[in-house]
Amino acid sequence: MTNRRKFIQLSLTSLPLLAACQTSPTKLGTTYKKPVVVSTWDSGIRANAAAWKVLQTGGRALDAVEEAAKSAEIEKSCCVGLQANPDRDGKVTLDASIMDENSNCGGVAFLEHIKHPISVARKLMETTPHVFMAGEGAEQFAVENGFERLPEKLSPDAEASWKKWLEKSEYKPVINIENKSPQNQTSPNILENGKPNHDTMGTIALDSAGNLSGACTTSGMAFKIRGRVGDSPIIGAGLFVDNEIGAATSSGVGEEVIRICGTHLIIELMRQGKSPENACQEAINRIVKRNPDKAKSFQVGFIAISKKGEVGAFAIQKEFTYSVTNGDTNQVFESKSYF
Ligand code: SD4
Repeated sequence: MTNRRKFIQLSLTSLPLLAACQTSPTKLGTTYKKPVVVSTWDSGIRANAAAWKVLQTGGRALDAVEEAAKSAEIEKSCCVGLQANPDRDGKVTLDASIMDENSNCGGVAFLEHIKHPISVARKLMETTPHVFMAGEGAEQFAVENGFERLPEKLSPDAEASWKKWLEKSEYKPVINIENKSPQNQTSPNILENGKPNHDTMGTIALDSAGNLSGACTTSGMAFKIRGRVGDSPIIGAGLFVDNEIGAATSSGVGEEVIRICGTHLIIELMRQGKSPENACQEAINRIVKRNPDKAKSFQVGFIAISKKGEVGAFAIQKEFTYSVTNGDTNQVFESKSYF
């Protein structure tokens, strides 16, 4: 652990299920004893708690990451799921993807009215020969498979933010820069209630059998143009798992992640011997190098885990956080960053 890395030790007493396992510190550097789960952002600690219930009893990483995503999709204080910010037309459209240890994968994009897009992605993965569905067809698939179609209704927070945004209707999508500098305070993506705009929960896990899986769920970019889809539902962009090497996921401006096939790139760099942190750093470098000036004004953050349980992260801007949970650890870390 370098001393640049600041971490927030959360109270283990608030997590009895972890406190029970808190016996020997087995973390070596950034390598964690399996099972272990890692999620984007501070709110990832709560997604991790849902995943941990599966992992601590010897469950499968795939089930754990789905539970993590599902918990985010219904969490009121998290900008994921149907309570998240809408597009510029006032409609919430959701993207999600999931991938298991056998390279099975599923993604859904531009999905409306469905509470758990991640489970639709899993259903697609497990019951069809396909890997990606979008829009009305994805919704129809969900309903045909027993998912309830919920009526359109913005959460009070989302409605207030959208109405505020409509006053200027400034199409200036800036994602995930949470430092409260005067410049960023005016971002349309800092919510009215001061809540940072964390629109994505990415979770990667290594289970006790040594298998990796990942899930990523998002409402995308707040007040986006209708139909816009980011990196999160795209395998190889917002999420990638290779059970021989590792797993990676992302948060931030999806367009930039798609341009470099971010998470696939990270896994390939790890295959060539880079650590998860160095692989994430190299992916960030590629984004910044393409346009160093533009990169000053947006955020992308990656997290990755290796087959051995080594965890790493890197972001463009400061204040990209990620949460790590295993039998000994339940912590939020701030990743290193380019700027
Ligand atoms: C997207 N990557 O749709 C997502 C947005 C995000 O936190 O990560 N928000 O581009």
